[in-house]
This record gives sequence, structure tokens and C-alpha cells, in this order.
Amino acid sequence: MKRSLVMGRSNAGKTLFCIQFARYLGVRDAEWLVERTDGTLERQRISLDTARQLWSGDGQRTRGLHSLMIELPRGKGVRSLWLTDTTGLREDIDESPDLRADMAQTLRAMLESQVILHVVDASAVGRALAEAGRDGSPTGAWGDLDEQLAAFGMAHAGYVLLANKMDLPEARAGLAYLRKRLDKRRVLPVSARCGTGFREVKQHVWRMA
Ligand SMILES: Nc1nc2c(ncn2[C@@H]2O[C@H](COP(=O)(O)OP(=O)(O)OP(=O)(O)O)[C@@H](O)[C@H]2O)c(=O)[nH]1
Ligand SMILES: [Mg+2]
Repeated sequence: MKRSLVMGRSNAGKTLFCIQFARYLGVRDAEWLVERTDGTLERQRISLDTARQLWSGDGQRTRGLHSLMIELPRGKGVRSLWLTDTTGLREDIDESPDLRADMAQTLRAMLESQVILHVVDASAVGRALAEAGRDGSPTGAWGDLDEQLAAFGMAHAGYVLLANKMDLPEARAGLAYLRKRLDKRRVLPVSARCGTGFREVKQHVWRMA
């Protein structure tokens, strides 16, 4: 089955996006498939509300691949695909070998996915730009890691960047920066918290499914 991978830096809002986007697509009875780096596979029946409380929030780091099956209408039938949340990436080499293995799992999954949704915290980019001043770069919010993901993504038909947290005021400047750096058509503004911009993401996923 095809996979739509939600990946990016830690704390960008990937988990909240997955939960809210699944809700938007009509998922009600959520059964999660959790794939760990030790090769174990686990099925967990956890409602979207509970998943939001347990898995998304400051200090709640996702570990492993957490997938939900989503169904999209196609002609007279439906197409199913996995919507997969991932371990967040970090630029610094993490001391924990387990966490490094989880991040490697995210990157491997990126190579095998048909749709790549690269989530970026546009408000953090905007804040970092304001702190850096004129002609400065948004250190800590957008850097080599994201540049490399985006460079890979530009050669991949299924890639889009989701400029998240658009409900926060600093995100506008962050979005403008991201649109300047990448092909504008590949940058979709969203708010995982408010559910804005989901229609465009759905259209993209639907095209690739
Ligand atoms: N204001 C606002 N906050 C958001 C939005 N999306 C996520 N957040 C918040 O950002 C924080 C991180 O969200 P997560 O969904 O846990 O982020 P993540 O990318 O899954 O983080 P890792 O699992 O550590 O990689 C939480 O406090 C969320 O409530 C958004 O669209 N707007
Ligand atoms: Mg997460």
C-alpha cells in the first residue's frame, strides 16, 4: 500500500497534523500500526482525541512509525493509503543510539514513500528571522537539514512542504521566507491546530494516491 509520510524537525507539529488531518478525512475509529526499529509491529486502537492527549505536545516525542489507514474516493471505489507519523529529526547528533536509529528509520521511510509531507514550523522560522535581523538566517528553525530534505523533495513528485502553525502571527514572515527559497507551488500553508489549509493537502495526497 502507498504511504504518505509526515516528517520534519522535532516539534514542527507532525503528530498534531496527522491526527487532525485524519479527522478531516473522516477517520473515526482509529487503529494505529506502530513500526519500531527493532522490527516489531504493534496494532493499537486509540481514538484521535486520546492520541492527541498522549502523543502530541511539548515534550512528547514520537518514536517509530505510527500509521493510520486512510481512504480516499477514486472513481467508483476508494483508494487506501497509510498516513505515517515519524520520529522528528534534529540537526545535532543525538547522544541516544535508540533515537539515532529512529531518525534513520524516518529517512529510510522517506526513500520508500509515494507522498512526502515535510512539516516546518513557520512561526519558529519567522521568530528566528526576527531575532537574526536584516539579512540574517533563521538558525534553529530552518537550516542544512531542511535544505537537504527539500533538495531531495524537489526531485520527488510527491513532495510538498507544509508551513505549519499559520495561526501564530510570526508564521507569515516564515511562510514568505520558505516561498522564496522553494518553488512556491510546493509550499502549502497549514495550521494543524485550526485545520486550515487541509483541502490543498488533501488534493495533493489524492493526486498521488
Ligand atoms: N499554535 C500552533 N501550535 C501547534 C500547531 N501544530 C502543532 N502545534 C504545537 O506544537 C507542539 C508540538 O506538536 P507535535 O505535534 O507534538 O510535534 P511533532 O512534530 O510531532 O514533535 P516530535 O514528535 O517531537 O517530532 C505542540 O505543543 C502542539 O500543540 C499549530 O498549527 N499551531
Ligand atoms: Mg510527534
